[in-house]
Amino acid sequence: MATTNTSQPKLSKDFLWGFATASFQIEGSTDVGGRGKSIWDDFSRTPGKTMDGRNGDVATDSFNLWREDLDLLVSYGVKSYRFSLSWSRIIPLGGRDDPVSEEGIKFYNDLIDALLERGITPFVTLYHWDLPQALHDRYLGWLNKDEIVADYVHYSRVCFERFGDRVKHWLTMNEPWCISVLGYGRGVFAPGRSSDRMRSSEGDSSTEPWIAGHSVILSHAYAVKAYREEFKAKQGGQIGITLNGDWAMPYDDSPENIAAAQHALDVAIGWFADPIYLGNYPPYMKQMLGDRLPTFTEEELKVVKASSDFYGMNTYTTNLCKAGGEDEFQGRTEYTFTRPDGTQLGPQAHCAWLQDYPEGFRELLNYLYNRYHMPIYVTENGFAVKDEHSMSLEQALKDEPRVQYYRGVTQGLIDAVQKDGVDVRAYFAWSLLDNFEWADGYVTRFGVTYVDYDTQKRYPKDSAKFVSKWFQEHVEGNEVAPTVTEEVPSASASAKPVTGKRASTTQANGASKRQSVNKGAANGKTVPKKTWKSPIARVTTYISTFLGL
Ligand code: GBH
Repeated sequence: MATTNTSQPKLSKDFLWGFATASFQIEGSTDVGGRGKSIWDDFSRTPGKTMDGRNGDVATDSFNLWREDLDLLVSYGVKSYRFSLSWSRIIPLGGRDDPVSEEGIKFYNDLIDALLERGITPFVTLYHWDLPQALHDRYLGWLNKDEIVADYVHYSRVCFERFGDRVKHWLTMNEPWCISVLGYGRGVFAPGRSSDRMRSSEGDSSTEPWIAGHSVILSHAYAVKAYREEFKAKQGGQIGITLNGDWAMPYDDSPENIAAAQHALDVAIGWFADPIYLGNYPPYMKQMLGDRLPTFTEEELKVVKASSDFYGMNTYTTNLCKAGGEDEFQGRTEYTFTRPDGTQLGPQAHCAWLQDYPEGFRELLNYLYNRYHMPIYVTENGFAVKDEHSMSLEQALKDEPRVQYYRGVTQGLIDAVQKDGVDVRAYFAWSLLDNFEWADGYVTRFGVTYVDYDTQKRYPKDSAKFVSKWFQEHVEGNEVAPTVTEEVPSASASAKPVTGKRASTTQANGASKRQSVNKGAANGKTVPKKTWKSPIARVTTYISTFLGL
């Protein structure tokens, strides 16, 4: 039923929602437009590094098909789109003395302008794992603190200068834990360094991840300092970091397992969140690592502490934690999804690390809000349906386990806000599209939109409709927005792709949305959005509501 239940509590009208992507996972065109290599280019081309042996050369071809991606966003009725910038498209060699590529700037300028024309707020990540290869070759990237901080801050400044007149929501880094641990500890992500000599001829998993993480924190903090001192007054945006972190539950109520769950959180989240929001590394990390944990100078700490305007939260699952084991990246705890009575925590996703447990989502929101006292932006959350890659298109579009997942987390979200009083201000589902899932290649699909990699056609899954409809019904002032039922092609019925023709149907709404474009954004003023609807859209809404669609 599309009818809005007006007695239902709502999220505030400023609540931002939409879908997220990342440059390397969708753009492809790695050698086009003057782009320099990123560390993922050759890594993903190296045999054995991705599950299906495929790389990021084409991905979802969004460097070429970005207008179709925007048509999808319009058809889903989103308020915002989270995407990331490719550093080596903007500065091909990455460094502070290297030239800026005007072609790269233009690509993102066009994307940002097109979003604003459609009334969609750009939510921009500066770094989502695609370090310029040249910086790795020159000085080992994140392992060289002084060099990388200077280069990252320079790159950030270029982005603030060139895009900050229109971009008001910045994320410095995506998931520092993954950058550090997966790139320099486990060695499963680029640059693939590890003590495991089967995996890598170079690296030291006992020291490098902590060094890399330290550089990431400082790079983030000095970029925020630059934004606040040089840009914020005239541009008026917000800037923060986004951390991965799954809820940790004690395996049982033994004191050592209760402590283990906290240790897991200390390393998964506290490693970055404690310095940034509280001003120091968690005591447990100091105890566990001794002098392998780098230290901040007094001056650095002043820059690090309070360097994020909000808490950026990426979360996917919940782990049951048992004390023990040697895995420092999990705080020397063991993770399982099997409860003491032998049952599973929840439905299993395609990837081993993910089960659906929505209660954990609400718990995590409460934990973060109580510990860090910051408004929370959920910047990623999603589910990969088991074996979706081997299903027929029709089957894949009926993604009930993903719908179930989003049903659970949206309930958890509204309960956390309404019942627990947690200040949550944004929600982005991962991902707009099936895309290059890093070491999983294209096997694992996280999209609410199915991508046929042979044709690059996009097909909305049922989950896209669920998420769109849920937010349209639960965000204040969205009631009159076009409903997803009139927007999204009934893909599950007819399995029709989003074509150029369809795109023109959405233009009607694109046009109506254009009336509400934030025209003042370019000069830093905010102009309230109007919820204007074309007469045709009103009639369509009325009809679809009447028909109970
Ligand atoms: C996100 O990370 C990424 O930001 C996004 O790019 C990605 O596509 C999406 O998730 C889906 O995976 O210790 O080796 O077993 C998710 C956070 C944290 C999930 C680490 C996997 C366990 C890795 N990830 N976690 S491992």
